[in-house]
Amino acid sequence: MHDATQRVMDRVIQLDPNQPEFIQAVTSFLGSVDKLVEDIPQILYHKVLDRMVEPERVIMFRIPWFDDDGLLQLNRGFRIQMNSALGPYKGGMRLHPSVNLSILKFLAFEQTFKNSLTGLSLGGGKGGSDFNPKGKSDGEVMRFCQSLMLELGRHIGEDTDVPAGDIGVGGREIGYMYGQYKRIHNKSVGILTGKGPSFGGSYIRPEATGYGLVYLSAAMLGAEGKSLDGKSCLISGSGNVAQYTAEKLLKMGSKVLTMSDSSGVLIDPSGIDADKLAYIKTLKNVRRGRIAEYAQKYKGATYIPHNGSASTNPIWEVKADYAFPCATQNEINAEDAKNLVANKIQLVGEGANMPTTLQAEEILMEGGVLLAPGKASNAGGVAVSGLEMAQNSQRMQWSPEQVDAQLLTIMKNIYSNISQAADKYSTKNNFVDGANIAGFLKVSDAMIAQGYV
Ligand code: NDP
Ligand code: 2IT
Repeated sequence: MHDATQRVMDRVIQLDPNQPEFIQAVTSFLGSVDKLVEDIPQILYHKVLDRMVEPERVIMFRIPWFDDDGLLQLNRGFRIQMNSALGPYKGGMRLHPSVNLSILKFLAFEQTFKNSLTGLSLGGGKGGSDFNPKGKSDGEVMRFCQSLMLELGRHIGEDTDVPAGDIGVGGREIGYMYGQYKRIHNKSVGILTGKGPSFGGSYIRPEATGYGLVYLSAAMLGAEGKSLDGKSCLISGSGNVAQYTAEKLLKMGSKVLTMSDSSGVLIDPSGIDADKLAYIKTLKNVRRGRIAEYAQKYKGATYIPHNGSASTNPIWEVKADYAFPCATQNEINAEDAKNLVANKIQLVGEGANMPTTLQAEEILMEGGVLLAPGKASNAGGVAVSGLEMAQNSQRMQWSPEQVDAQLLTIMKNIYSNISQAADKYSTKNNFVDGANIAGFLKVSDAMIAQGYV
């Protein structure tokens, strides 16, 4: 690594030694863009890397709310306004007990380059809370979301910062947050994306991350003379991204063998078909149940309890052609990667953000697996969020077909940009470098052009 790049890395570790996820995301990024610093001296001269690893602003606040027993509960809320060089801060809100500054800073950092790759004018941000939505009533979730927005509302705006969903935040939570914002600020404006289609939401936004992942994977496979048709696929997770990845894979003629949740892994050798997927959607989105119930209903399926404490994840031991991690960060470790390589998996398409550890990334790429990194392959969600913002500004709503067509074009462009950047600055098919570099160049240019901010 170039001395100056190493100094940036050392400083991040020195300032925030207790932020392992953020350090991991920065390590991957600096490893890629280090290949540019000799060729483009402005990067060092303008201290672009030093500025890029420091959020423009971090907002932390308390969220008091009343549970159904009338007891006051407290959570911690965050919004990381990472980088506004390309446009308003944009990125999801995560509600999960594990949420902390390290996780949100890694997500906001990755989001900056992901949003750049979409080709839309979007800066990077992320937020959330350590609130655990599991087992909470609708009323409790609503009161929590209202209290969160009472504070968050003063920091966001349609041209300032536009949050959306992530783990634990879907249509229900966005609806409650939007309603509260409108009540306080007396404005019907696009301050959140992922809204219901009857009040400013874009068609295809719920589907967009999963569909986009499949579009990009198809483009990547196509360049190698391969396709999805007739191929078997592993999906982890059973939330928003996993469900619509499965839906689009089925449409492409693939067979979906697995899904999972934070309690365990479901393996269905006869394939999760459209009817079974409809059952999963109701189970997870309406009844908010556990994936284990599937194995009681469909007898050929196996359920393996797995809460992440074992050294490997059984889902990555299943034989298949392609794998789509769609649950959470670091869900593929080095041992999992070895299992995937041993089983001759040909593509890992990341639906989740940073689902692969640094070591696992190396093992997969050395093993000849096509690795589609999340900041490129899951960019379809935020891309359609950008299209939702455009529709809100126009006070228009585009048809599902129009939005889907734009999503497909955006994902194909992302593939071609990351693949060209890999060829030019790194090695063919190193899409980790390709995505980091292609995403970075645009943000870097904008930061230099806008002076020292
Ligand atoms: P959801 O909350 O809808 O679903 C998350 C799924 O992952 C659930 O099945 C959940 O299990 C499982 N999961 C969550 N945390 C863990 C954990 N620590 N260990 C094991 N399993 C876990 O979230 P999304 O589908 O929206 O998000 C999934 C991933 O995709 C995240 O990495 C997110 O950042 C990323 N992403 C999301 C986008 C979006 O538009 N929503 C866009 C781009 C990326 P359980 O049901 O038990 O909680
Ligand atoms: O990680 C992500 O890209 C998201 N959670 C979606 C962000 C958005 O603003 O739609």
